[in-house]
Amino acid sequence: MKTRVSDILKSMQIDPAQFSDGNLKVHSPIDGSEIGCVQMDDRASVDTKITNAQSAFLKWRAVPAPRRGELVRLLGEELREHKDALGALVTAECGKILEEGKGEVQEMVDICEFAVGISRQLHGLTIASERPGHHMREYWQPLGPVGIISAFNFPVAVWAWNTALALACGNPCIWKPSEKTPMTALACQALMERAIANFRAKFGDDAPDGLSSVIIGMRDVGEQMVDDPRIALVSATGSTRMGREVGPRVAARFGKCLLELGGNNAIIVAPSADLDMAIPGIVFGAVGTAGQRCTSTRRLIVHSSVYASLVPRLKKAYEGIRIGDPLVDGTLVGPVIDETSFDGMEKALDAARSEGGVVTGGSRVLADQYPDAYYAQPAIVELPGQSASMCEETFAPILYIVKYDTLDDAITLQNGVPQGLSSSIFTTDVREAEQFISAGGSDCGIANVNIGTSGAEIGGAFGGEKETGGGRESGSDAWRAYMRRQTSTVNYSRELPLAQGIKFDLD
Ligand code: UN1
Repeated sequence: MKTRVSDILKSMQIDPAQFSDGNLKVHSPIDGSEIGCVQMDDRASVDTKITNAQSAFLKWRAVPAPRRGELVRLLGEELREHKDALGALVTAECGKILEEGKGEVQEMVDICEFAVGISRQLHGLTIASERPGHHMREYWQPLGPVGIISAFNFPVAVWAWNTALALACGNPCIWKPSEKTPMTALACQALMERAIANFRAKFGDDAPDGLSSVIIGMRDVGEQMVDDPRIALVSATGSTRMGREVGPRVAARFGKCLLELGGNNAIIVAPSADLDMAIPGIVFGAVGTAGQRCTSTRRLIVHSSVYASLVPRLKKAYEGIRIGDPLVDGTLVGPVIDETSFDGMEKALDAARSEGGVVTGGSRVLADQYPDAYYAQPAIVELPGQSASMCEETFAPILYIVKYDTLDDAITLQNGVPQGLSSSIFTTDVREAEQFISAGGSDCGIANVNIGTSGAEIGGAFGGEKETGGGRESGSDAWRAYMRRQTSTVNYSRELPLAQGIKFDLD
């Protein structure tokens, strides 16, 4: 695997020697082998990076936004050029199949293009004033350095969602990737540095040092970034457990937080559902990325009348899933990230059994071929009702199935978990579809009709409610999270009337 990774790096014009020295060893989940080692940051180097980001901010915020967008455009060009290689590196480091690795890089290209457009559209409001000769305006101003925390499962796209928008909005970025995927992060930083060099060739020192940096390490360096008052916004994507720690720490210093945390996403299959569409939608959602997306389908809520026709077909589809080396064409499910993750899957399946669940699949496979890697047969768990283990997010390919009788009950089940990220309904009944996406329907940030729960496009705001953290990244007006709002009342008259009609006459 090491040679493979080395070739991938070379094809991106990145010297593999950069990954041959350091105190953090990187292993590929494909075969457990060591693919590189990198140097971790210490307190002093994190502090220097934050100081540099802070001074970069003072310059970058004054660069016109469309010119800032030009840097993002150049980053998008690098990503487009190296899509296949970066996608393969993602696969080697986090184990998702190559198709999905490349898809993740495509998501980066897409958000760059979106952010370039946004850089010409950072717009506020004009508001009518109650006072003659006055007007009010709302401006969106650059915020300050943005700290990005990302997880192993989307090791590069989540950085791009944040960085593309943050840079266009006038903010430098500091990225703390998962300690399981530092190489993809450093490769992205190398591409970013190339984009900055190309930008400087046109615009000189408009792009200051410290615009983009990566900090490598464990929890301690993440905490240092989270606690530093110079980091104006902490955008953290990962587990609810992580968000529960990050949120209060940032709040304690009155910093801003954007949290995109766990999901426990359900698909409702209604009596009128087109099963030929529902089945591939369910399978991709549940087993894609080996069940390690925050949007993975974890629960299936099936109407009693279609249960007998759906479930056997689903099990048959599961039998055909090709599990194996994610770099090989045709593989649909790669390994889970590590042993801890596989153990978590086994524990969750045991818990479901003790709740009366009937488990199909779920065992370890390919252990002879890959003794140091963890490939799991995706599991289906049929349960008599929505049990305690169904209310937890286990980051593995487990699909729990329960029955329902009325749509109101199905929606109650769908909403009856602590997380609120993604949801969907398969129905051809327009009334049911509309009820599902109405105020009384799904309580999630994402509510889909006749598509699965995962694979959102970047154009929409991405994130969810409840324990998902409430933050929105990516499209729509999510850019506003990276800016500060300023209300400005301007008096162009020769009088000084006070608001609310207050008289304050000085003699
Ligand atoms: C994540 O798993 O953290 O909607 C992000 C999706 C992807 C993003 C997932 N576009 O599945």
